Amino acid sequence: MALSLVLRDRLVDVWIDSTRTTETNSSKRVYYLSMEFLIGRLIEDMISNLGLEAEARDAMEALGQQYDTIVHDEPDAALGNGGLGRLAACFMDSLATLGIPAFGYGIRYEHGLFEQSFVEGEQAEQPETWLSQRHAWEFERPEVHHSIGFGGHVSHSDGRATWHPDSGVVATAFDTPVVGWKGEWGNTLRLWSAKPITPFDLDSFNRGDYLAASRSEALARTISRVLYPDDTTENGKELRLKQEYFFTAASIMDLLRRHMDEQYDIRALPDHVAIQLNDTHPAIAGPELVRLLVDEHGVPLPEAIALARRCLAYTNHTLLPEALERWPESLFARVLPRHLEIIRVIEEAQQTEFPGSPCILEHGEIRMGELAFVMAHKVNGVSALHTELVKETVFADLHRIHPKRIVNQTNGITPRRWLHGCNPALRGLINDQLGEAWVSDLEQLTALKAKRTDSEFIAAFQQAKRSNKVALSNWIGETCGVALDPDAMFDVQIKRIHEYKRQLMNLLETVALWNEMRDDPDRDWTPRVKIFGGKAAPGYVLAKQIIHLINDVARVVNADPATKGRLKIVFPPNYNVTMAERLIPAADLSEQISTAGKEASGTGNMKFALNGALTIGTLDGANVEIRDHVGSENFFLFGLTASEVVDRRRQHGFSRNAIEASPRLQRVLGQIFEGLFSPEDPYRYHGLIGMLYDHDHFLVTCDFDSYYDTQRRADIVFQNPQNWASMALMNTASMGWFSSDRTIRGYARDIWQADAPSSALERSA
Ligand code: 26Q
Repeated sequence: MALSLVLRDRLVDVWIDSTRTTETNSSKRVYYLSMEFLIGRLIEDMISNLGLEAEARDAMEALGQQYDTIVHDEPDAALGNGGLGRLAACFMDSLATLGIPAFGYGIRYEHGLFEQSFVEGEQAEQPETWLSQRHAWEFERPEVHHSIGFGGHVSHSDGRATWHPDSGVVATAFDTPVVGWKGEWGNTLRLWSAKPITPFDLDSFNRGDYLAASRSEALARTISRVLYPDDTTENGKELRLKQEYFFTAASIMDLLRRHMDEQYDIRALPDHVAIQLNDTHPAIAGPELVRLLVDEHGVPLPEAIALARRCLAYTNHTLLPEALERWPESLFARVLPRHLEIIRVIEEAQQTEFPGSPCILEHGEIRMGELAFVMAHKVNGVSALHTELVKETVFADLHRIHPKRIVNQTNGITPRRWLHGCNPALRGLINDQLGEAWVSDLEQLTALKAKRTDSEFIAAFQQAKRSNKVALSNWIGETCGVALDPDAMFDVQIKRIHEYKRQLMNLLETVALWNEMRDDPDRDWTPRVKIFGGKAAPGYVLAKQIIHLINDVARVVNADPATKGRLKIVFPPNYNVTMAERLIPAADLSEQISTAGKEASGTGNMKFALNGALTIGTLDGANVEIRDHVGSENFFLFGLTASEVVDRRRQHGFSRNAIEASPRLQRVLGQIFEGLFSPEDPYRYHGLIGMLYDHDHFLVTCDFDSYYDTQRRADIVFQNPQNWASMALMNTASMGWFSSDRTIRGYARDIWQADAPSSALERSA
């Protein structure tokens, strides 16, 4: 805490200076609205951005403390589920590094994503309590608050509407400074916490209505209490809608107040404000902004819609139809009656101008994707393939009407955390070659390509990887009790557990490999460690079964002497940002094996390649672009393409046919079905295996053989360590384009029309 507070002290000056500069230059501000910010620990980031690592180490050591122990004492702030939340955190880092004035707006959940443990191989969830010790980086701002209403009715008189909510809460701000590389610019992550409007209703209490007296307290307590742990669909939940409206409305009120305080004309809003919606979760921003412009600022409705649209842009992160948000109209009528009226007007205006336009309101539901699209001046996908699919599928009709609205911004990752911070061994090696400028100009890594035939450099590169693998082995030994061979291939799949991400296919391949090792124990097998990490949504039964199966198989395989230790499976529980920082630098092989067309982008794929792992992957999401950059000869490609997937699914009995054509797969499925890995409960996986035969929606069976063969190809390449390392180096050297600095420049140029102050632009140009 002392170390954090000392650092904090040094942050505030640049933070305040940045705010002043923005005010003086009347720069446009970017507002990034996101339900999730998966920021992880901050202390090392703060230290290295301020360039104080040596000083911090010395100071701690002088106090008889261990620096590394101290920095790991900070709780990992897990205010997000996965990719979408982590992307928001990387974007905050890049916005600050580029010196673009920005606020991140979200919710200060009391409990972040649940903690995961395994009880007899099954996932168990415990509440997460990151705030149980004081959070060093946040500043409570009791003077910054907004009243957020819910429910009630709307009255109309003299052409003006007035919303009379019947309940509400107060949103109060907690600010965390986000300081960029070299500490030159500081932005704000402003997270809202709900407080009761009146702490306590004394009138009701005196009347003896104790429940009514504390209703507002109860509402406030629940709204910012907990992050929804479902990263696909949990539709129709009233509390979720209230959370979405709560933080969105507070954010819109906050930026409007700032605009008015700075004495700008309300009609100049789009010149000063760019609002980015991270998926549809804050899509109510459109109607809310229109509501405030019309009801509070007297702007005529059609003009308000046009003004709002010039401020708003929307990022789509998924094509899975079941993951697109829809709300029952009846729920909206009950919780946000004025917004429902406004949505009807937006719909009417859209239908009048573009007859036959897809409906926002249909079958008694409000479709948030359509709403966000119609209210945004730009809509973006998150990888080249994903953006094309967005145009062809979910928003095909809207794209025809608005052919310039959809643009691509391929995701990126911050090199500060995902190389400089997490991989000191590789960082040191790169610094020796290139100096430190690559940290804010990642394309400089291309200079390393010249080293791919330099045996001395390759040896040093291998040594960096090996030291990371030794460190990981030690940690796994301590936490999982499994001894690993650091010279084995470390094959890692870490991400949320989902059918479409196909952890199951990886596991089936593992069992097949185990079979073959046992059949032919004297062959020159490439030793492998299969590492899994990830959480399943608590209500996602199939994903939880997959976790159980991985743990069941691990128990049997790890205990089998026949493999002579050449195959190990580990699944450390509670995967989070901090664990990713340990695993990624130690990986040889990165598993990016989703069914083509299902993974919007992926960002873990980028982190691995940057840290010198080779990818085994499908042509999905950003894998396509990664392969283009690193070269097809440095990437293990397999599987059906997105359009082949669509065709295959139409063929009757496609999975049975695939299984029948693969004796290897049949054998594995038979073993699991018979209970070889679950002798205490032999029927445990009947449902799961039956699913693969009958409704293998994600084509695990169809891609299995091609995946298995490609894995064996990887085995052979790994037997030549120099060659492997030189391919890995080509990955690191080619990943510069995937810096989130590049992504943010793209948003600033194509969507926000927001410039960085010239010094920052020059520095990172
Ligand atoms: C929706 C409604 C109710 C409750 C929860 C949700 C919900 C929450 C989180 C829906 C989706 C999410 C998260 C989605 C996500 O993380 N998508 C990932 O975004 C990454 C960044 O663009 C991509 O790289 C991944 O491909 C994509 O899966």
